[in-house]
Amino acid sequence: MKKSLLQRERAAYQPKLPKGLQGAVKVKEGEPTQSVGDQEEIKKMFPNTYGMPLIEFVPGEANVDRKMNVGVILSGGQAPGGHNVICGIFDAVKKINPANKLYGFILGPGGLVDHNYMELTADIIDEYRNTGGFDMIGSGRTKLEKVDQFEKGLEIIRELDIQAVVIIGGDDSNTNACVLAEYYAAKNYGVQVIGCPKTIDGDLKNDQIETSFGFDTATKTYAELIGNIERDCNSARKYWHFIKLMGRSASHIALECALQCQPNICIISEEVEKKDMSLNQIVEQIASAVADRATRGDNFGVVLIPEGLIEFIPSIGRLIDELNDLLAEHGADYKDLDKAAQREYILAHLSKENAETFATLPEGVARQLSLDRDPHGNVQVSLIETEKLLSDMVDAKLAEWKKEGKFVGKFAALHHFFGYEGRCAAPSNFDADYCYALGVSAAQLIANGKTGYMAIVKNTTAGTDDWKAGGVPITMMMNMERRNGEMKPVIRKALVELEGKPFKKFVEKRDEWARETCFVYPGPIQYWGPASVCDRTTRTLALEQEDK
Ligand code: FBP
Repeated sequence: MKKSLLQRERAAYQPKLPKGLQGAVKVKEGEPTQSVGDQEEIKKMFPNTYGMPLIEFVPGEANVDRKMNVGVILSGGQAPGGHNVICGIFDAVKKINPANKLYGFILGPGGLVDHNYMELTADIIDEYRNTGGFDMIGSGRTKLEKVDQFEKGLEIIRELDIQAVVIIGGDDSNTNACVLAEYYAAKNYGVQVIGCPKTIDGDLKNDQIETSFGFDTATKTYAELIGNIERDCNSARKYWHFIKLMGRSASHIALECALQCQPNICIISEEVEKKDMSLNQIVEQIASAVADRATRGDNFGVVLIPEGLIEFIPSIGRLIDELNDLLAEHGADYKDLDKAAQREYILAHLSKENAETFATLPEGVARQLSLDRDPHGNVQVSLIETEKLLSDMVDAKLAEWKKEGKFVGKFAALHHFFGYEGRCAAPSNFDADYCYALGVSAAQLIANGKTGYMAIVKNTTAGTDDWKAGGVPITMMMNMERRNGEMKPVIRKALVELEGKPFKKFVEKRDEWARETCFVYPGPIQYWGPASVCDRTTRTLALEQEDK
């Protein structure tokens, strides 16, 4: 594979490890844990993996020397640093015992079920050190949840003499990792399952997980692009740029980019829900800022929109809930009908209130909401063009106001959607180090006989020496939620906290940013240079950890 100059130089970067993982490693166990909600139900569903203690790795006297083969799976959307997790696992399992082997299952969890795998040798691993992407083994969204999948997976696990599987994924994939760990433990198969917190969305975090990997690099990449657009916008002074940002349900990415770039407007879905705002109110909020800037001759600006916004507008959220149930129960009856008949079927089966909301939505948006969910039951929000929907509605509102003499300026909108542009970027120093440490932690959890744990690294705003690596029982992060029409044990998704410091900081500043032009241009990620630039964490992480 031909490498760019940057890739060649970057391959030589040796990720920094926390002290607890640098030499011989000892396990320090904490108190028994319990799930964040629905304790009795979760305990009953996970009798073998519930209540286990938190684990921290501290410097020890002698390493475990365990013969173990490991399988690794990349699950869900790409996130910068995934390759370094695999490199960390590889280096650690070989250090534990050079005879150990690492196998990669191809194209996600489906690779385990379909017996699609490759052995990851030193040559392969060296090709991918500190690179973005998941192309070493590919990723996929197959949901591992059925006994026949677990049993099929076991066949190849036995054939390759694998003792443990590491699933690198988001909240849904780690939930599945836990279900698999419990199943193999209950059957006494002697196969361990370890999870690893991945997702650019930043929504897999809690008291134990400070951030999911990939969030740092992805947001810095989007912030560079947004800064470039802001500078163009401030140079031409004739466009309003509507930028939709990935992140699924949570607005962490949009909020972080706002803190880095200071756009005129950033909508936060969680606030929209809390304030029970309608689509029209959001449109009026944006149109008012446009009209206000126009009074000073500033017919330009930047608006950030989280991709999950539509789900958080309460009336649309209620509609989606009912559509989820309708899809689960009657999807087969209307999926193959033509567009018009499908719309009619849906309208006839919805409650009065939700049918009214459905009828007001533009055809494209309504269709997207009524189509298939992803394998985990999520609406595919990345496919909904919210940025266009909002700018069209703002345009219409301003035209109305113009007639009434309330708007004196010009409004020309351009649209962008940033998501795929950042998911495979070369990991920042933070993600390169964090991911490598997560991989080494995963290998240590396996070497120490653990299952049903997620590898974690804490204290990440300190220097890497002082990061604290360990493991958290996945059941500790679970509660019961309704998915695909049924109550299921799932890891609780972390949304933007309106009482949290990042949001409060944004609120403090946003009126000024809306009025004035306060753009900040963060520039590209730097790998060499002053640590204040190269090793800087996200604003979100720094603010959240400030007083901890
Ligand atoms: P994960 O939750 O799997 O990490 O997905 C991240 C994400 O990039 C979301 O932000 C986005 O909504 C989704 O993946 C897009 O999915 P796909 O890659 O299947 O188009």
